[in-house]
Amino acid sequence: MKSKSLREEDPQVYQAIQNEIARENEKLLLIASENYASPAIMEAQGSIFTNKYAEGYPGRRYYGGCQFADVAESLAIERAKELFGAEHVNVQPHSGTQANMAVYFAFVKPGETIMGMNLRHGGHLSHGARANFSGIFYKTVSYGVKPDTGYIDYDEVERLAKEHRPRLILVGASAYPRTIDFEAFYRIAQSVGAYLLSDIAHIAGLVAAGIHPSPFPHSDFVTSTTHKTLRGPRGGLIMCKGQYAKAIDKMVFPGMQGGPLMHVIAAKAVALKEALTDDFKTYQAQVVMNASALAEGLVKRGFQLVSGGTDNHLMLVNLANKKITGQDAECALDKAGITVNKNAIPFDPLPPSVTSGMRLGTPCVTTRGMKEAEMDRIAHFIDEALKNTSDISKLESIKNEVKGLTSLFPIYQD
Ligand code: DSN
Repeated sequence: MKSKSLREEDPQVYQAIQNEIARENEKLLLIASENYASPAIMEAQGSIFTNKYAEGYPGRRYYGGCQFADVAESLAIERAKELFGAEHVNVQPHSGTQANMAVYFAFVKPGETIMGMNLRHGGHLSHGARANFSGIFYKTVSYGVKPDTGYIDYDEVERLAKEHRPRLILVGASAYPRTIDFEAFYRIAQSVGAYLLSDIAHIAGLVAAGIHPSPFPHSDFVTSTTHKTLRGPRGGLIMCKGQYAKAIDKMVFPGMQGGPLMHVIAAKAVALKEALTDDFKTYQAQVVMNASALAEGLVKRGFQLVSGGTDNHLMLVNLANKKITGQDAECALDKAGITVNKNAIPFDPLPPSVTSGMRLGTPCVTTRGMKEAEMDRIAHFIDEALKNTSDISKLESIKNEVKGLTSLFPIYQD
């Protein structure tokens, strides 16, 4: 095969990538579930392992030539065990949703009941939303947050668990800014004989760094993505008690997936190595300090935050008092060089395509090296942009200021 560069082979895809590089460099990315993977991670992910079939697990594959795939996968498994203190790890799920799916399929029969956080209160699609496989195959019960505080209503969790006696309780969220009490969930799950699955996709980096309480002593299963605060390649991960290892592995392969994505697993191994360093701990601490500073900067400018603030890497802004929808805010901020996502707030009267809120997170800007002072500037940019949503020249001038700021904090440094 002749070796051609991407630029020669496919100028259209090449150009899309160049444009994405410019976008990620120039804009302020505040999507709470995104991050920048390191060059080493991307090197592994773009490596020759993309060619390799390795159905099975290290040492017991259904293809020849897996000796180096075994090395990469074993490294990923051992590092995840060390990082989280997990008894058993499966690094093959292609995504967080597939990780959750494997746990459900292995331990809950179709038609049985699972209980998870309401999508509109901060849960995830795969936690039992009607449009998702989890809501299609299972009876689902949803708990939420208290209307007056925005904190998880643990009394409601207990009441619903006793009433519906779910086979599995899922704890974890995509848009919940507060510390999760895994121990309380454990007690409730124990009291009704339910499995406890903790989905730490959003907070995995914080848990790994010891900044958020660990779900491990309390959970039967812990699932995660590898690309959010954990700052690895896109993908999923399942950790569980040793007694469930066989059933989980069997459900991932051959139950749900064929060949594992070995290039992604190699990249997961690199990310997990990075996550074991002191630098990573310092980074996670700064992510949380930055989220607090951004929250403070917004509150100071009259923004209302669900639950009044944040304990982790994200915050949920209720835009109702600013007389703007989440959809319009996302659009105006994009014109000002700031990328966010519109997000339902608990008890949102508007549909999910419009919403009354937006979700902001600090993993990306912190990876760039920004600190509290920059968070206050970002709060100022957001405030100015949302006061001037139809003033194109004002949004353009904010965009130039954003470009000035991002140019001082390159994503990848030599
Ligand atoms: N949708 C992702 C998030 O942004 O939180 C999770 O799948």
